[in-house]
Amino acid sequence: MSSFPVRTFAVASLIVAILAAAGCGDRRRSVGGGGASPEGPVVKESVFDVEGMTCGHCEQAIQSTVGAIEGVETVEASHTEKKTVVRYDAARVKPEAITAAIEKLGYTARLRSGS
Ligand SMILES: [Cu+2]
Repeated sequence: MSSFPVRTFAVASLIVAILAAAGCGDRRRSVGGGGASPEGPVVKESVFDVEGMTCGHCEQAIQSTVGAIEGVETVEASHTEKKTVVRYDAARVKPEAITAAIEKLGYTARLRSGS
């Protein structure tokens, strides 16, 4: 009567653990051994120089793709200024992930030095 499905729970936990381990292969242990920053998100604004945008559709493509990255807050792409300004949580997103996402769309992206 009281056969609580302990085994099922254990298997489910194992699967969750495996998925979690697979999903953060490049996560580095932070100083002090803690997980997330106790101060919360580290919001950063960076400017990326983007070559190849020709119109508003290009801006839209970049905005929706980069905006879908978890940890990205806002994206402002401008084809006239050949740049994209991104506000993101630096604790969760690396600028390289943003340039990679833009380049996957067929543009050339580079983090502007000093930003
Ligand atoms: Cu376009």
